[in-house]
Amino acid sequence: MVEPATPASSSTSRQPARLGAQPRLLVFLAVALPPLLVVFWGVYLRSRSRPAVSRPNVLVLLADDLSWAAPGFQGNPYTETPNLDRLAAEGTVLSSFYGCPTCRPARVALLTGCYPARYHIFSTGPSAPSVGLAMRLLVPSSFPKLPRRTRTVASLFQKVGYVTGLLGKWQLEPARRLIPPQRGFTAQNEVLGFKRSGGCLAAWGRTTKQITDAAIEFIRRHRSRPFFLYVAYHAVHRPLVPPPALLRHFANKPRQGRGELPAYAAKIAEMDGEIGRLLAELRRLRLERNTIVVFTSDNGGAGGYEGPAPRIPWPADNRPLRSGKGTVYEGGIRVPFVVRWPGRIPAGRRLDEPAHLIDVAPTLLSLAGIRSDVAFDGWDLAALLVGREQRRDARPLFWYAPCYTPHPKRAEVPRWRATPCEAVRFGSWKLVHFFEDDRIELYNLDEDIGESEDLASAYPEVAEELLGRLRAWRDELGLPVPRPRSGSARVAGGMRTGPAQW
Ligand SMILES: [Ca+2]
Repeated sequence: MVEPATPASSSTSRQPARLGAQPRLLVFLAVALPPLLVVFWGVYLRSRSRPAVSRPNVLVLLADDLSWAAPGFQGNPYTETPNLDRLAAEGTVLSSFYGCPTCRPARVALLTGCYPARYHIFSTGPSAPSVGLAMRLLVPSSFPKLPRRTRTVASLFQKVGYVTGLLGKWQLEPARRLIPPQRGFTAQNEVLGFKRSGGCLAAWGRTTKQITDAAIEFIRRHRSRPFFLYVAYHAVHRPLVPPPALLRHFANKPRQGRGELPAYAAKIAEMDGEIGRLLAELRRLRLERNTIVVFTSDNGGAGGYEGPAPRIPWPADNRPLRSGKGTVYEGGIRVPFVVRWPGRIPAGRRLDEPAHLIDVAPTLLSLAGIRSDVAFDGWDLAALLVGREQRRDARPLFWYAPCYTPHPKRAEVPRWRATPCEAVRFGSWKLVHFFEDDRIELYNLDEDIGESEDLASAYPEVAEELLGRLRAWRDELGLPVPRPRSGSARVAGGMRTGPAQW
């Protein structure tokens, strides 16, 4: 019979253990490895979050509803924009630069580098508003948000280590659903005003200073690393709530032939002062030379519409351009544009090369030396801007607005600011096609910036070519076309359509 050995007897029967070389190494690794891994992981993460080379900061300043003709550097004698004028003198002005007819499509173009029509985003609100007016066509619905996986220019800067910030108006998606961090912006707590920009229009008039304060705080906090900051002012969209002293100043100032409302000019002056404060801070922090600054607007000013003057006057005077916000005439889509990068982009230069908000994303990435595999609709204009290239070949630029844009009051005549239409600019030519009656208009913008003389019947071959380009582009993007209504014409709502990738 074998008695089981007790643990005590088994342990006392051995010599006290001594650690050999191999166990000592194991103990060392067990103790030292975890902290070392933490340190190495931290170094790795920091190296990922910091770019390998020094890159420029990017500051994009977007005004809302600022007319092409409004800033002083565009030759306006009534408004006062000394800070924007200085920015223009220190940078390059693109005098044939385009946005979109309304806010949301323009912001999609700016942030994605693609035509908003590609995402079936055609208008800011519903493309067939419920105003109880006759609409001859059944129009496609404008999609309420971007497809989930769409990458914005902010996400591409963020990917290479930039800290990215959004201040002000977002509007790419409905306010309750929008999540800027998922669109490439670093953190929601670096976002001011996007919540209020969703639903509280009344607050828009008073956010200019707050947004600038937040922008200054952002660049102070992130001065030591590359940043991409998108400052989307609510100014100078209505409601116009300018500082009283500025309002008095412009109310008493001779108009010099201009038709801007004093409140519009005062709001522009307030925004100009705030932009001046932001640019001064950039200079004080010695960031001026390493920061690309872009200033532009999403669409033209509200004003200049044909028909009798409304009871409440429109704020903007878009002359010499025709019509205004909401239309595809030049007054609706041509906007001021300045880019400044001291020592890299020539100062005091004006280029007439037609360009569009879709070009901003690819151009900024290229200027910053960032390669991207995103297929943009826009062009990289970096070589043109830095002066390595004198001209680009002409390309067609397109606008697709198959929607009804009403006047704010139902009683206004005509009732629509715009009916469903599309437009293309190619070289000096621009063609507009109206879906209701299949009418076309053709203008030579080099000779007639005010689109006053329709040359469609004088140059039928040019009109035919441009219409062909428009149709080919529409087919390529698979865009839904408005079609005649059957039955009652007093029905609001649009066709249920959507982009293929949604
Ligand atoms: Ca706007």
